[in-house]
Amino acid sequence: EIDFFFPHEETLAVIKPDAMGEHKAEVEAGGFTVTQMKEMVLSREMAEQFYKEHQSKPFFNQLVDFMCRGPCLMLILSKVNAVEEWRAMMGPTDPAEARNMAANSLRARFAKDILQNSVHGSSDCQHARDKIHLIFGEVDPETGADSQAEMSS
Ligand code: RTP
Ligand code: MG
Repeated sequence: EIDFFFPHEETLAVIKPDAMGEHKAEVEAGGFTVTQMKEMVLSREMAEQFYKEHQSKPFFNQLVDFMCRGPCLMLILSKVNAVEEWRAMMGPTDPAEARNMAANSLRARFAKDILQNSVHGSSDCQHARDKIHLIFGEVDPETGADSQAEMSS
């Protein structure tokens, strides 16, 4: 009944290649439910799509190189207000700022620099839907199977 008034959102979280080891326990400690998870190495094309809103930025090529460098852990997290809560747990983009503004945040603790900053989180619900679709395809609500997995097997 509570869920009628406070519907759960979904957000897409990505553990970036520099921080694959550390983050799963943090996600669970944050009270998120992991509804889908897969480890994958992004192709260049997928990484370019994933961050296409940044394609005109000076750091775009470095960002794509970084994201393809090794496996990422892709997570769909479910919680009330998941989008904002996951962004808050991540902290600011630049770990130097994170250490000043949000010392307990994941980026304050784990990020190496503004590029290699250990985690991604969707910026709003539409962004979450778009990127979840890009990474997981259509998730079947009955079986939890994703269409990309079916296509590639
Ligand atoms: P994200 O999308 O990964 O959750 O990060 P964000 O919203 O905090 O930051 P955004 O502006 O969307 O930037 C996306 C990612 O690009 C890399 N970046 N590098 N070298 C730079 O100045 C710079 N600025 C951003 C980071 O990996 C950032 O998370
Ligand atoms: Mg962003």
